[in-house]
Amino acid sequence: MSEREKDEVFQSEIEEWFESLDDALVRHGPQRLSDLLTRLQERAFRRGVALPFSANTPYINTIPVDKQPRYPGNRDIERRIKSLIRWNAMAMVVRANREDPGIGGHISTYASAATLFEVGFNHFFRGRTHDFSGDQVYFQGHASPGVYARAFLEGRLDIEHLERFRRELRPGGGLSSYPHPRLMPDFWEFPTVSMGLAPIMAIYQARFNRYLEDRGIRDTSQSKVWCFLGDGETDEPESLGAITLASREGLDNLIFVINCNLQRLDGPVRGNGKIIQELEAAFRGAGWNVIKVIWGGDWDPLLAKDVDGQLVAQMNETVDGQYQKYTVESGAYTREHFFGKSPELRKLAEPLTDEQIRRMRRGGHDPDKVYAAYNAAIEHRGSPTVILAKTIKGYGLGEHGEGRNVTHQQKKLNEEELREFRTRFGIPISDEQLAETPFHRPPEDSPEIRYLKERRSALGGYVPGGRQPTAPALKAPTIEAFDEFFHDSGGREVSTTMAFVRMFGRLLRNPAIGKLIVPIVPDEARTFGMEALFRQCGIYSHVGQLYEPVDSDTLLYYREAKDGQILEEGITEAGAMASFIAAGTAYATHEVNTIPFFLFYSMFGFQRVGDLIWAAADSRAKGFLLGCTAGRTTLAGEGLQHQDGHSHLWASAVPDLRAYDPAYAYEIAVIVQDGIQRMFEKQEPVIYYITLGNEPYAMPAMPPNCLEGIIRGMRRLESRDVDGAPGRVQLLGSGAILRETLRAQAILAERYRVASDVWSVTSYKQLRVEALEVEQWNRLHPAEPPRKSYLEEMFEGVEGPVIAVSDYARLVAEQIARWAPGGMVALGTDGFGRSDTRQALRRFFEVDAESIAVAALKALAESGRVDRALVKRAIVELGIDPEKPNPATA
Ligand SMILES: Cc1ncc(C[n+]2csc(CCOP(=O)(O)OP(=O)(O)O)c2C)c(N)n1
Ligand SMILES: [Mg+2]
Repeated sequence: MSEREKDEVFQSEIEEWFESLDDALVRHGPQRLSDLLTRLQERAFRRGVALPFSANTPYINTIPVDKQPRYPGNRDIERRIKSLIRWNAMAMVVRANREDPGIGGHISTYASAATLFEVGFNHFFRGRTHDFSGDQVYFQGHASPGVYARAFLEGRLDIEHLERFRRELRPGGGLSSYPHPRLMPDFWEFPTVSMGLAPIMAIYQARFNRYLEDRGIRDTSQSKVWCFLGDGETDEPESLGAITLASREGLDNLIFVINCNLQRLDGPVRGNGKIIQELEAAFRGAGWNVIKVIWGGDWDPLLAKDVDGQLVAQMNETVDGQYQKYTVESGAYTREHFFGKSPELRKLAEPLTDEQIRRMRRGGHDPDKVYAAYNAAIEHRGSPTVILAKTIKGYGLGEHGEGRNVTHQQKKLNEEELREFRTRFGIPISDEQLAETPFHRPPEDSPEIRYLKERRSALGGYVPGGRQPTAPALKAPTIEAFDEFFHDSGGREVSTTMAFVRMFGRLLRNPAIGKLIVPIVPDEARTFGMEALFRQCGIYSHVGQLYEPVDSDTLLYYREAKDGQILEEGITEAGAMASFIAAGTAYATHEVNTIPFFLFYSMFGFQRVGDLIWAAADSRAKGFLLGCTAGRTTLAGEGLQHQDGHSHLWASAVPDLRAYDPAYAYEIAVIVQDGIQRMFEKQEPVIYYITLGNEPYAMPAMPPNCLEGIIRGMRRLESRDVDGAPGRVQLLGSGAILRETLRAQAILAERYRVASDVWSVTSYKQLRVEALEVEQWNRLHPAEPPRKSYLEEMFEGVEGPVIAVSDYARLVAEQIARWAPGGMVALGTDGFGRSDTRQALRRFFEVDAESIAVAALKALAESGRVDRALVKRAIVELGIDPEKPNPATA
């Protein structure tokens, strides 16, 4: 047989297979046909045929035209509503920048997302009602003007609000640049603008919804989590970093909508490739249901005529940079370059005028296509869905905005552009009014406003629904409930971590709040001695435990359960932090005051996921962050990348976060009790950060009257007088280093006849925050009797100098330096950690008792109270090398 004949035979073979396939589809349906193809593939594979791997489908819509449902809304009214929102969103930014050049804002992102949002608002996003949490919707942050503009039509915001966009400090308040529930708790729910955080937060929100359901705490089965993000945003590791969790957990309550306008800030996302195809492969590979919405309805007739697949081939081959070029070019250009590839393609485009070609829409601007995708997404079961919607950045902004590389930052439109915009979207504003760019809202009884309100009311109310507490306040356990920790440990040596974990076990059994606690840990439970909780509470798993654990015959076996309480997240501090946010905001999202306790390796907390902690604070999340194995010299042996000596610096920078570095079990108990009370009884939206160490030592009993001091940040612990002492020093200690100050106190008294007071400082941050607040009041009320801060009260009549020592960088203690009587010398652990023993490390960083004693003597010598020779003698006697390296730079 000649090659030609062979080809012909093969061709007829193909025809036969096609016929069989069509027949099988008719007789057995799509599911069986899909099974059949899988079986065929397997068979081919076993016969040694290597099938090329592709996670991609062709560059066309996933949902074929004949599977598209009928659009249920009034397209005409919806378009008018959307046009008004487009106009008002644009006007808000343009006017803000006209008044205050440089105030910023974005027009082009919402312009590309308008249809994606509006189809959701009119048909999908459900509002929160008393017994239904509604949907949780994460809006692309830079599209916020569109969300405000809609709220304006809804009557939730008025013209004054819009005029105060990005002017939050104007009298009466203004509108935040982006979604910030911290600043607008009556409006926003989810902060999204730090790119990449919304997607990971949304994934864990969806998982947390399941968790509440599986534990019988709240019925969340009807809620969906929608996350809108940009295509450029998917480059952030957090955006895609947790997508396998979503599919592994079968989160069909989660829908991502990626606004693929092919551009980010500087230029194309993938000029030389195709972002939609790249994302399709990543999400399909991860097990998501992927729905591509690439082409608008105008393309359907062409695709129907494309029997030999030339059009699809051309669509597949064209790269994004070129698609962007078609956006900014004329129809004639597209005819020439896109359809000009072959005579067949040219013929396809023949019936169309250049103008028709230019106006052929992309899928993300076609409500029919978007509706079909959303509808398929909410009906899909078994896995999360991602909708990849192709749009145009700056859609409708005319020649100078649409699809241009500079469009992201466009904040102004000249009169000509305004006129074009007005005309294109049919906004009832006259030429004379254009210069003023007025906001427009049709009358209350207009069809548009009535329709929009009717739709929202049918969907359960307005979205976003704000971040106010919907859950009733809890009753915190009283301080007496912690009594066990107020006694000494009977000489038994325990670390603060061990003490905390024991306390935590008790709290979990508390009949009133135990069930509401959400323990979160990223694969370090054993490090912190928490394995007993595996058995006690169980590790949450939606599917329970499908295997017999290897340690099932032991008491503390690894128990996974559908109603398990612990979120054992695996090695992802970011994921664990996202869980913390979901649990810490359930008081508003789900009418339930869940109490998250997130235990992590302190070095991998603020430093690793600081931006998520910031987002937690923006979200008004409440809960406990526990930095375990903390302290640069308290965590021995682990070295540079593990020893945390600066998380309290990060913590100082986060507003509404109370940071504590306790030394004793009873201090922790007081702080935890106060935290539960403040956050869940008084409902203050703050976060507690507590560092815990792993150095074992005997825990003392709680002295009387020290609750206030522990909570507000400091209290005097031990005073030591010496007859005829030449001077007195104040020794401030925290965490495990408090014990070094006590030892230094003894050295100073016994060897150098110096008197001293030792103070336990639990929170430099609290002391400073309060002192500054009082200082501000005094500055602004110069004629009134000055107020005193707690810190000033503590230091009143106290004789300095002050030596402040912690296991953290000196700046932590120096936060209160200017209030220290007689000046402050701070000792701390500036510099990289080292692998060595605690003792060696403390000498190296000069935070051991001997170094503290020398620092105290030197400070006294400075004020002439002891002789310099005494300091020199002490250096020798205490064995300190005067030529030792500087740990901060060594
Ligand atoms: C973590 C982070 N890095 C950078 C930015 C600044 N930024 C804001 S929008 C943007 C481009 C967004 O592009 P894309 O995600 O594609 O959204 P689009 O506006 O195109 O819809 C950048 C870089 C940010 N907000 N967050
Ligand atoms: Mg983009």
